[in-house]
Amino acid sequence: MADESATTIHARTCHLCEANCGVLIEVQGRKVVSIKGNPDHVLSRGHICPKATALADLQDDPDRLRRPVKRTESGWEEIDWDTAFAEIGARMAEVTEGGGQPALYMGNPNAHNYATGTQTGVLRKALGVRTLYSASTLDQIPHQLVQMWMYGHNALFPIPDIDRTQFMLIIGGNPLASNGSVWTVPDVKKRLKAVQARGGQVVVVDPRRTETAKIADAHYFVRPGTDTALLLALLKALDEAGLVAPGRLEPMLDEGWDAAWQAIRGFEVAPLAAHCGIDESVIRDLAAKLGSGDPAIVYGRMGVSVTEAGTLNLWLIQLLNIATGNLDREGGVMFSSPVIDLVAGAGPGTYDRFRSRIGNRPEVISEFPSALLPEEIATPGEGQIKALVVISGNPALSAPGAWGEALPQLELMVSIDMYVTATSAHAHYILPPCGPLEKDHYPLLLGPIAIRNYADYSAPTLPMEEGAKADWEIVAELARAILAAKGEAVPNIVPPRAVLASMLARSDYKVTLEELEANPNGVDFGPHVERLPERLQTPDKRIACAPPLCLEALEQWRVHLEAMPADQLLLIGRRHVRNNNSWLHNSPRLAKGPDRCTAMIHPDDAAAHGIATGDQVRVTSRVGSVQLAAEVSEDVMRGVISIPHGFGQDKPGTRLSVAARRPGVSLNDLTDPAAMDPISGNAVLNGTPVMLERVEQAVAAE
Ligand SMILES: Nc1nc2c(c(=O)[nH]1)N[C@H]1C(S)=C(S)[C@@H](COP(=O)(O)OP(=O)(O)OC[C@H]3O[C@@H](n4cnc5c(=O)[nH]c(N)nc54)[C@H](O)[C@@H]3O)O[C@H]1N2
Ligand SMILES: Nc1nc2c(c(=O)[nH]1)N[C@H]1C(S)=C(S)[C@@H](COP(=O)(O)OP(=O)(O)OC[C@H]3O[C@@H](n4cnc5c(=O)[nH]c(N)nc54)[C@H](O)[C@@H]3O)O[C@H]1N2
Ligand code: SF4
Ligand SMILES: [Mo]
Repeated sequence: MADESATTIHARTCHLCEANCGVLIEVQGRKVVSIKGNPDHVLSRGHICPKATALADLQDDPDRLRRPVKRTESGWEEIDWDTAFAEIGARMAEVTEGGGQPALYMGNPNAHNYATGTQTGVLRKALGVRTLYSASTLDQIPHQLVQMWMYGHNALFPIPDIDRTQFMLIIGGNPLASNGSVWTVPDVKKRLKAVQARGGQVVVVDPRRTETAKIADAHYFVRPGTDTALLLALLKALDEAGLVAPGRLEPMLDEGWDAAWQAIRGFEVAPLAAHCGIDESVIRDLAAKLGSGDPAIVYGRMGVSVTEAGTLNLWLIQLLNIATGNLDREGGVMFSSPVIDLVAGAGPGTYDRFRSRIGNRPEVISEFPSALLPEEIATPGEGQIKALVVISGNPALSAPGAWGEALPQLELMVSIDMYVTATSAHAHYILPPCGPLEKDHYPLLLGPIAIRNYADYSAPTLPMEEGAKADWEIVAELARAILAAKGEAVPNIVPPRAVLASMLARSDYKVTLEELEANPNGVDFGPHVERLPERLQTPDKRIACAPPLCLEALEQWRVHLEAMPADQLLLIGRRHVRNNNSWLHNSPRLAKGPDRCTAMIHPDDAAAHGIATGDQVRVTSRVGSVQLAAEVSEDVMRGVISIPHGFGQDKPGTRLSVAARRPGVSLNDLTDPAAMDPISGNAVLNGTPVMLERVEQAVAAE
């Protein structure tokens, strides 16, 4: 028997966010003694953030479910796995045979779990669903759509080559808190500082003076939802200064290039500048820097994606990087050469093959907007959704819409989650996965968006607790139970490791799973290299510069210029390095510190409403109203209120004892499910119009 008092150190990857930092975990038996950054990890070089330590809290959390539970009249009842699968299979067959439409919602942690992804195909087949609901339509689907149209494949992400750039314009991203997004870039702070140290500059455009803005060379406030004007003004200013120079990209540009410029030239810089509230001189100066010939990057994230013009904005960002010759260039934005190539492995993506029942929205890469799901559930008629499987998602807090009213109407709801959350509290069955340190990890979706080409496999740190199952096993067995109950053929289970090994065997890199396992610090395959035109997946191997719906959206957008923004308070979100969407709130280590769920308000707006820091305020939108403490700060621009998302940990049924001590309010009680990017169906999570009032203390104390 092993010596129980001996400690061992295991190298693995933290899978909590996209950064995928290497960590060293010291364990004694099943006890986690320490978690530190791994200085030898090829990508993260020792960096970690406070969330890494939450891995231990998650692993040991007494609130974490260890066995399947079933909702009964007298509360949650533990049942064994076989009973759970058999009952769910039978019930699912019953609901679907009765004409109920099933649906599948997949949350963000799926993007960090290669193993589950190897099994979801069979589950989709078992459920008979051709479209999916997921966190993608609360997040990055506009990026994927634009990439699919312009470069020929939705997974062709242009990655900011931060380590070799001289100028970085960050619009609506806060990597110092988020650790980077659609961009695997551990240790982003050091890398941004290195840009500055080699004489380069970092500029941030954001309605809040964020953590990233505070280390930047310049920060400009922008009124939420007006970035389209800034992006257009930058393009126009480049053109006027004679700085449009795609260089070696020129022969790769299709006729859309001229069409795009014809449309852009119909705008003038001055009114665009007035619309977004950034000085014309600043815009011309930024354009000059982008077009200087030195390597430069325009990077846009949540602040430009989750707005009504998400797709339009992402298109204009591509045009900026192309116009300055910075696409597919060292120090610009580059396409990766991933060890496991998802571009080669899956189709390019689809658009508008069919429409949603509610809202008549186009299918986008086989997805429908998640913000519509509550209405799909609550609206009677043919095709009404009556059964729902949620895999690691918490849309009741993370998505707009009346989830609390819709979910109880389901005839069958199954949550694969280790917690009783605002969402899973409505399930009939909750199927909990093993602890985070009991599973393996490979950055299948994130390796391809990393700042270097690399691979890295983490074996489980701890053996699986008796009776536990990994997510992939739960999904695989659930799918088979449903197929069996429907009397359909039941395929054999192919374990994720076998799938991974065969994907690696097909890779150009000739690296085996065993070799990766022997190198827990990761294997570096070098910086990105020029990949165009050969990497383009468009039929004519050219960049499709003016996707018709983008060009059309640009023409339609013009009306915004005529009607100047109304004098209306706008609500935006806020991420903090110690939170992760809605679900790390139960970690005692992360929960420490001052209350983070506050309404950040500019002093002028606060004064106009008679509000001081600490006062209770009521924030009301078209769809809802919340009450929380005010935090008066010059870090947020005038006319803007900022509230973080992922709080509201006291929704009915939630069982998270640490999170419950300071539950906060849910930002998505205010965001509007009807507000959507009409092209991609992505939710609008920033720029929600709101009213603000001070709550009289006597009332608050009642
Ligand atoms: N207003 C506003 N809303 C937002 C955002 C915003 O900026 N503003 N951001 C949006 C974004 S970018 C995203 S990605 C979405 C996220 O939306 P979701 O993915 O729906 O929600 P999460 O909050 O990430 O919740 C993840 C759930 O998975 C569970 N979980 C965690 N790890 C595992 C695991 O390994 N296995 C299983 N089975 N379960 C697990 C957690 O307990 C939690 O219940 O939220 C969106 N919501
Ligand atoms: N600590 C932590 N890290 C995370 C997460 C987390 O919840 N917590 N979530 C993870 C996930 S799922 C994602 S998708 C990423 C997101 O990663 P990021 O996009 O970097 O994160 P956000 O903090 O949402 O950054 C969006 C920024 O846009 C600004 N903004 C809001 N409206 C506008 C606008 O109209 N225009 C402009 N220009 N800016 C605007 C906001 O003030 C904010 O600073 O973070 C990931 N990492
Ligand atoms: S930045 Fe933090 S949460 Fe993200 S991978 Fe690194 S340690 Fe984990
Ligand atoms: Mo996200």
